Amino acid sequence: MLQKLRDISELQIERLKFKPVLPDVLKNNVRLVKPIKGRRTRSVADQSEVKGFFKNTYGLPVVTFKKGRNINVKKKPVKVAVVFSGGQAPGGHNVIFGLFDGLKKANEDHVLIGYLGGFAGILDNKYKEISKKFLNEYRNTGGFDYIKSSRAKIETFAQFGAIKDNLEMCKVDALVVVGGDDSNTSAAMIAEYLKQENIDKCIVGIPKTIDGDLKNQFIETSFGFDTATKIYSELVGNICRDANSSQKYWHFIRLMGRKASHIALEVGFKTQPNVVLIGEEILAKNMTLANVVEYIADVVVRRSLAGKNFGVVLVPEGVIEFIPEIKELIFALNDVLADNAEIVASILSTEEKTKFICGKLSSNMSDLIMGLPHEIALQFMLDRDPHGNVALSSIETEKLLIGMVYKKLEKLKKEKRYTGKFSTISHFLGYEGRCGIPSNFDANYSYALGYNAALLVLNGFTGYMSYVKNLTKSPKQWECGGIPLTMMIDIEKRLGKEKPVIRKTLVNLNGKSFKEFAKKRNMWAIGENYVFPGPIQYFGPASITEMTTKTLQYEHVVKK
Ligand code: FBP
Repeated sequence: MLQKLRDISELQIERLKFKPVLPDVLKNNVRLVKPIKGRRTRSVADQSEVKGFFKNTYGLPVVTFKKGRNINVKKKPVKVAVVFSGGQAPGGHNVIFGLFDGLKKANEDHVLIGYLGGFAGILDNKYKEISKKFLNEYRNTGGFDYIKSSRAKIETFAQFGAIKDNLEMCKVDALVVVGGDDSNTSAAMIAEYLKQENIDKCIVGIPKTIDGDLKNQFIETSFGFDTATKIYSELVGNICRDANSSQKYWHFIRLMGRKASHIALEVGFKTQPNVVLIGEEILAKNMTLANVVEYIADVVVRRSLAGKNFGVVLVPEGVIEFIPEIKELIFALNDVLADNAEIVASILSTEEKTKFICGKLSSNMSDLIMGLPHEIALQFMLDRDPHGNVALSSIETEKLLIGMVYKKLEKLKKEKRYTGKFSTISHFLGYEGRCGIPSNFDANYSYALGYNAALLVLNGFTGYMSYVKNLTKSPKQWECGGIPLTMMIDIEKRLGKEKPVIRKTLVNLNGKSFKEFAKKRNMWAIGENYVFPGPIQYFGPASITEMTTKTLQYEHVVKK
């Protein structure tokens, strides 16, 4: 035991003692929690097409848990499986913890297993039983390391069939999928497939992603967003203070967020840097790369005129895909790479490879890519994601922008419109935040999502996502239930094919949080209104330990 304690940090020892607060409605005995069904639902768009794909699970009602007698809850022991899918997010272990407690409180004989390494674990039939020992070691910890995760995708009928066979072989009654939009789309498809095959098993999803783009009126945020943005905000706040102390550098900080700019917006609110790019706005205003560069250069010049040759710029990872000509370039490159995959793979020299790829592009696109800094051009052409597409998350947009802003400023210098100094430092904050020790909010929220998922399963709901809402209130007052996965689905073109997918929720430019940001950003650009949130606080005044995100506060607090 002593040896064990020596291996974990003092903070971790204290966090093991933290008891997540369960929403009042879930505290009751499972037979005193009644699922109340609402009206039939519709998918977010493309209703008739989505209905065509989900003949058996389309239109299910939203379910809300209320206090009340419930005689329909499953009494016989059930075996539930859980799987993590996609990128890590703080709170994953607490989902398992909540699920375990929810099941065991209903019946000590219910069993929970965890498939190892994402959906691949189900296909390979690799799993472990989750025990009390697990709870003792992983409670309130970050990471997905207990059962690991992967980006293995489930899309084909052969895979659905294999999943069905393996769930049956292991006598699994229900599967809880902890994932983002893609993984929950797979969950919806598995639920539909099993219904179609007349197999009585429940599939329930849990909203996970630090990107914060899996949300709607029921899913107010995904778990992990709170902790990850708090970690990034601490670091960005420190960088702001450093910039203001030495007054000699411009810091360009790229922040994770594969597509939407929610992370950058939230970190922007928490730290108030000089520039925050929002991809969705760039798209709406049809801003070219040159426009984005001009926008940043303008702030650099204005600050320089006030004698301030320093500042901080936040660059969301996904911004690159919102810039129209880059989007066009990415499409063109993806087509070239898909059509010539074998040839490209067979060319060994980097120079020959890039020459070949450029030769296949239109002259506009080839000029565009050759005009980019050499290293960035190579990242576009040579780095691939698991699907063979341009690996957007590895493109160093912050360095691209630094190079282009520098060129722009040199031009302005020649025109005698700028005399300042532009010394830069680039940063990328992504993996630093994904496995942090969950904040109290994420520890409570993910525990409640897991516990609530147990109730959905025990009430026989399939094709649902566990929801916990009213998150700006105290956890005791949170409302719980399930929403049909098909409600979030639309039809999108993926690799040339129309597919049903859960729609990502982007930053709403008409929403309260963006409007608040738009009101403030000019002030942030010129002044040093930097805010220093510091590290996540797990103990101390509730005003700090129980703080939710600014995004949630702007979007969900009802003004009295
Ligand atoms: P999920 O959507 O799966 O939660 O992952 C999001 C994310 O953290 C993005 O912010 C980032 O672009 C991506 O994962 C990085 O992926 P990987 O872990 O495969 O490098």
